[in-house]
Amino acid sequence: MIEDRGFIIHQGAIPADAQERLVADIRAVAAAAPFFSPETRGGRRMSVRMTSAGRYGWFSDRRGYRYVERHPSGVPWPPIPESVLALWRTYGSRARDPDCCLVNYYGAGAKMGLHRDADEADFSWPVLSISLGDPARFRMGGPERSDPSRSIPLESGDVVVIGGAARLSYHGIDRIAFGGSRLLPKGGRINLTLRVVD
Ligand code: MD3
Ligand code: FE
Repeated sequence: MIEDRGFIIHQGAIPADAQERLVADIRAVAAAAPFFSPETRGGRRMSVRMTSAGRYGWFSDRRGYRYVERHPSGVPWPPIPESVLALWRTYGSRARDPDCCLVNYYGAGAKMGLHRDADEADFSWPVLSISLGDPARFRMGGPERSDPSRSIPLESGDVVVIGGAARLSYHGIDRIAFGGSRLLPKGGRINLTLRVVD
């Protein structure tokens, strides 16, 4: 366990069989609420494909970023799988369950630019991140975009808790090592982020 000002990495927290279970449960989520590529405010398609589970899902289009109660197809988001909630209750909080499990899929060449997660109502709740599949370089900065940042390797089975002073820090995914893990037969990386929204 590595802790630095509210940013906690639990390396190798999830055993191989539990990773397989999570992937199967996420496949079921994606069957009900298919992955899509959100459009940014500037009208560009994100390279990361996304879907969500829970009361809210994360959505973006030319009107901006926000949480919405339905998938773009009009169906409500499926419930957050128990396998995912169990990790939140162990590493996130026992006080309440999250409202949203954002599912990010990174194929070859996908990245996520430096940003802050600030669409939630109460920043005293942590965000929990679960990495599955190919390794990635995670970039962690500070509360200002211009703050120095460092690159942190994340691998399948790692759990990261972002709370305290780190909660409003800029961060992103620089690149993934496509094909570097055998968890997903077609390669790529899945990241789950669990959030309390309102
Ligand atoms: C640091 N996802 O979905 S997870 C995102 O791996 C996102 O897909 C990345 O950033 C991914 O918004 C990184 C780790 C993470 C999540 C939320 C944070 C780091 C964070 C919020 C504040 C600071
Ligand atoms: Fe983020």
